[in-house]
Amino acid sequence: MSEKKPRLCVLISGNGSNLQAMIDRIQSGQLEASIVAVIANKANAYGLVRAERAGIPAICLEHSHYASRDEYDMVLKDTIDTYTPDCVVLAGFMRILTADFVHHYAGKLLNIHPSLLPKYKGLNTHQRAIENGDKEHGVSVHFVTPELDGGPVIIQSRVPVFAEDTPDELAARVQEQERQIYPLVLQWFVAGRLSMKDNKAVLDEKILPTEGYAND
Ligand code: NHR
Ligand code: GAR
Repeated sequence: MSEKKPRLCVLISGNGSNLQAMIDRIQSGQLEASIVAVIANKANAYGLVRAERAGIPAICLEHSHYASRDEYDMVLKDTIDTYTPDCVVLAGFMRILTADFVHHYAGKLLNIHPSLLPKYKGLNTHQRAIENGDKEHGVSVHFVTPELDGGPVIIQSRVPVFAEDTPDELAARVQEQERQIYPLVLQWFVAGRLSMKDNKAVLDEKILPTEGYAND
């Protein structure tokens, strides 16, 4: 029965294409979990519409309504916890989270970051890869720790950068990979195969290398 499935809470800020990939993989039986809530920090996040269409509670908690980061994160945490999730999934969530928040979900907070970490932590990653003349770019899924984009990497996927690429074209190529690897990692997590121990990602009892699972 669906009530017994592992419970995901997904945090978004925008389009929600990663959220959609999770919804689709749940529907097709490839991700054995339920999304129990989608929370956005922006009222116009299109992912909220995707959630509603899929019959998932869609909540908007606008950070601009709170006086401080601490206050926002406390309300966010209390809201998430009413849904008792097994895993909190950042999917294009654009707010830096306080250390208190991150510690509260230690080992069950995941993020997808659009670069080959440790390269290009932070924002505008596609533009930075193009400006630096990189021939290769990509995306990383990692456990979230208080250090921004610094938690242990679980998997990476690489894409070529072409000479005439615009940041949008490169982002689209990267996002195609995102839609494949994030649901895969979530399935590992909900199946109990993936955990974080001593700030390292562990899959099937083996510590993953710093660049994550070698998928070739
Ligand atoms: N929080 C912690 N503590 N650790 C991480 O690794 C986090 C995190 C929160 C979000 C996602 C991250 C990304 O994948 C993420 C990882 C937002 C910013 C940012 O600068 C940077 C990295 C990420 C998300 N946000 C601005 C802020 O002041 C706001 C920018 C905006 O609204 O456009 O929070 O890239
Ligand atoms: C994705 O490319 C994700 O990697 C990136 O934002 C996009 C969200 O797309 N995340 C960040 O930049 C985090 N700071 P989506 O809303 O369609 O899933």
